Amino acid sequence: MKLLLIFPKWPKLAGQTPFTLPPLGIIQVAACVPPEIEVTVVDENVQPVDLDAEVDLVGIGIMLTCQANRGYELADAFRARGRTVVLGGLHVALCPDEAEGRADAIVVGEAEGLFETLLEDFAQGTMKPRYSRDGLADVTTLPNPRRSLYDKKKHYSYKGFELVDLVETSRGCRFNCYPCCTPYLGGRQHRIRPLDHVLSDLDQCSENLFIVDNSLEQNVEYEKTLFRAMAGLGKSWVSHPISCEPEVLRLAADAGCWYVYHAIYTISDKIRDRIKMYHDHGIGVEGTILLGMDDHDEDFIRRFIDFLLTIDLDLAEFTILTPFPQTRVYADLEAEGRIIDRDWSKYNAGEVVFRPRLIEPDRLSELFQEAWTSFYRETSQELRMSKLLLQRLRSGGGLSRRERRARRTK
Ligand code: B12
Ligand code: SF4
Repeated sequence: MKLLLIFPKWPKLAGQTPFTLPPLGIIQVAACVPPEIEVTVVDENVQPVDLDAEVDLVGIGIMLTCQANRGYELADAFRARGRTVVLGGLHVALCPDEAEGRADAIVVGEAEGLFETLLEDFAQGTMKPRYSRDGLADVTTLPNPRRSLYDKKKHYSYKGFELVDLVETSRGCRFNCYPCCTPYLGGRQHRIRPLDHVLSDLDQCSENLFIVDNSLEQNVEYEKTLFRAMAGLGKSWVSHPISCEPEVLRLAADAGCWYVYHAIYTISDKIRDRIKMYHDHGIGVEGTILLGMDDHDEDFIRRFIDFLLTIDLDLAEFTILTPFPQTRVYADLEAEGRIIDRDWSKYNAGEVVFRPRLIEPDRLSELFQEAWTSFYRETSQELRMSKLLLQRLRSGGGLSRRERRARRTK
């Protein structure tokens, strides 16, 4: 039997870094597939999809809501050619009723344990339209993703530099942030993979990692354990925020952390102090800046951009508040009749799909463009990225402190 797993294309934000990261969802799904089934993965963001591929089953992973239209289009095209199509991924878990009509079957939520059953049913000719479960997958038994299924050098390199491998060391998040769908997905618990599983997964990765855990910061003891175990592995990694405590930051830097993505919604000294602490430990910060909150008027957004230029951020990615399905933002804006566009392809955090409270939608869109331009006016994104890379090379990211010292004295 032949299975084709596809990650559909989605539009990049106008000012976003030009490279593409490898997907994790579909190679994690591939790890659930028994060895007798031949699996191919195609990431449409870096390679074309062959609609006439001779396969028995097509699986399409829709992670982002802005990927959904393209995912459904691909499903239609394969089904029109007589192929059986299964849809899965985060967006399908958020909107299962919408997705169910668009494929022969859907998998709702984490695939482990469900996709194996679907494959058995498919082989017997008894596949059901929907596979779902109460609860979540058991993270203590997750197989390692099948990284050999994609060609890293060919598709995921930038200027000769091999890009990150995505790694999950835990799932879930105990926080409940306003624009986020993780609480709905049932992940309010921090579910930790066994350390020896994580280490064996890391063994199969290149030296550059993106630890995609929703929040490492939710569990300080876990951070310390993980970072101690990673010290000396020679890895260099980025992640979402980590706890701003000197010991954790020191351990993280020793384990190879070279920058974090940090959401910034407002002007605050707390953010300024956090960035300084990260920097004091040799860790860079890329701010993910959210524009369009209810208290953001034009004057605020201008002051916000000025503020961002004073807090020594290494990089910034500007985004517009987006009512993703099953978030508190969605519930509020829907209740107030403020959602003005329901075309999922615009739910990419770069377009205004709702009526902001204090500003016209078009004006927010213009200020969003201005924010990118103002932030990168003095020092371009490319130069800032190169500075960060240089800093990483100097610090010898991922090496032990002794190795770093040795490298510095060479
Ligand atoms: C990595 C990541 C990215 C990477 C993606 C790189 C890549 N090639 O994948 C980058 C940095 C590019 C990215 C960008 C964005 N992201 Co993002 N990202 C994530 C992150 C941190 C991890 C995703 C992941 O790999 N998870 C691990 C894998 C194993 O899980 P999974 O994909 O869910 O797969 C499981 C199931 O879904 C299912 N499954 C998956 N595929 C398939 C396929 C089939 C056939 C089946 C049966 C099952 C199945 O089984 C898998 C195993 O259990 C998530 C948060 C999170 N922790 O999930 C946010 C997340 C997906 N991103 C999000 C957002 C909002 C964005 C942005 C739109 C905005 C922003 N700045 O953050 C931008 C995109 C803007 C743009 N236009 O480019 C939201 C999604 C909201 C939505 N509904 O669209 C999330 C959930 C963050 C959040 N908590 O809100 N992101
Ligand atoms: S910390 Fe991240 S994953 Fe957790 S609720 Fe907030 S935005 Fe969502």
